[in-house]
Amino acid sequence: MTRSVLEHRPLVAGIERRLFLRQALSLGALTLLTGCDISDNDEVQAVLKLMSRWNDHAQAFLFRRDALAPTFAERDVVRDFRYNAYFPVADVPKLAASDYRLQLSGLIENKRPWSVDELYALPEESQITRHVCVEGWSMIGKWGGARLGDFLKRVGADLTAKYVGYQSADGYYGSIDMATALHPQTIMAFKFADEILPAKFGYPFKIRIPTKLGFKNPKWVTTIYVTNHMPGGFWEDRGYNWFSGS
Ligand SMILES: Nc1nc2c(c(=O)[nH]1)N[C@H]1C(S)=C(S)[C@@H](COP(=O)(O)O)O[C@H]1N2
Ligand SMILES: [Mo]
Repeated sequence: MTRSVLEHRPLVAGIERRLFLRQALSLGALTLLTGCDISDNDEVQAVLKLMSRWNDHAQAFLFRRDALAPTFAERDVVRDFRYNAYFPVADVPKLAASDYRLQLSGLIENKRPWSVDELYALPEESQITRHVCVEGWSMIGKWGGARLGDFLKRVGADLTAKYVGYQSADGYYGSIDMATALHPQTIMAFKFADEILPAKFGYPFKIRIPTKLGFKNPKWVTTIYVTNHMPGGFWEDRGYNWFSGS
């Protein structure tokens, strides 16, 4: 690194941290982009400031990857939580633990399928959060399950990959950015209101993502995969915004 860049160490450290978090560019790539041999202090400062501001901006409006979704109290939980899917409740997939296996594919080291018992043995935590559906309703519910991020680490997923995709037993499919997959509130929800997740809410599990709209909370998940190619989604391919959250 050039001496002049080193003189702006705090600024560089900040940018490096943000670039690392965004997993998009290394500082090495940045210096290449901006010209490694910049010797003029003012010019270096100007470029770094610009990068710094752009990243803050992008994070504030697009990423906000550390922002937590609001949580609520037990008394706020709705008793008769609404069912929703692209088909009536009578048609919900009835998956049986005896033959269910979660399939793993893509950029994952250990693709061994997981049984319900194995999944349900994962360390569990609960959250009381608001589910927001684009169709114009929202409800506060309580979900319990394992952090998707911990699971991905455990199976050796490539955490530098861009997307985590999912497929469901009803033909539903979709994807989220890796930052959202690793978000502490993104869980594989095995329970709803302290009971094993009922069939209508996604048994054996749904991916609960309180930082995203309801349609990005897949139920009856049968496959999880990691990829660098944008997989799209059931509603996204019908015009909904892919990011749909913070
Ligand atoms: N597999 C699958 N997951 C799905 C859907 C679906 O049709 N199929 N609908 C989504 C939508 S639009 C909403 S609002 C929520 C509803 O979840 P709930 O029945 O637990 O309220 O599930 C989401 N996940
Ligand atoms: Mo929804």
